[in-house]
Amino acid sequence: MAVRVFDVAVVLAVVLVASCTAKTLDLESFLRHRQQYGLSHKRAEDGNHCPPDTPFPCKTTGKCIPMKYLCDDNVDCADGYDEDPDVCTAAHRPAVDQIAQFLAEKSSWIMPAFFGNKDIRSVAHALAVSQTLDDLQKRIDLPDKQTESLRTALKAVRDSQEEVLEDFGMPSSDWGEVDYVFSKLIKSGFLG
Ligand SMILES: [Ca+2]
Repeated sequence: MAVRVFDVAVVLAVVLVASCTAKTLDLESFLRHRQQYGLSHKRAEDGNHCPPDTPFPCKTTGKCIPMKYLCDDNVDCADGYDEDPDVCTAAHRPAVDQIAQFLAEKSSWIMPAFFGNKDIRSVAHALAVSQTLDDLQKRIDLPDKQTESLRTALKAVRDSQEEVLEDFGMPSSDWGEVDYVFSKLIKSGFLG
């Protein structure tokens, strides 16, 4: 059961990430749908017609494939959706809603330090699907100064230098969560 719920969450996360632009991302709808999935598996209402053993829907053909075919370097969807770079990057990252919640909770220091006045949901989406920091900079048009600040912070997390994050305004009580989220980004290739 735990595996199945996890799979469903991943399916919804990657479908949402890859099918929505940052501007149209509807976080509340995603959360509501995910809760419906976890509680009642009302697949038709979520727009996913695929059965539990092949839960991943190809984008344009509607073909259903098993999760193990996702990002395995073989094209199983005629449209290539199962090997889409954004989908495969997001599959190794925290879900967009998790990142958005993280940014919202730390917004008083993390937004001015790294993302200025960018929209939180746009930033969360970009963090989930951008393969590298340079990709993220282009995707949300992040200024060089903030991009380099974020690079410095990511390297500090990689090297367990908490004091560098505190210099960016991070309260020491936030270190655990920052370490968790940034480490996930680093491990999935965000620093290049
Ligand atoms: Ca595949």
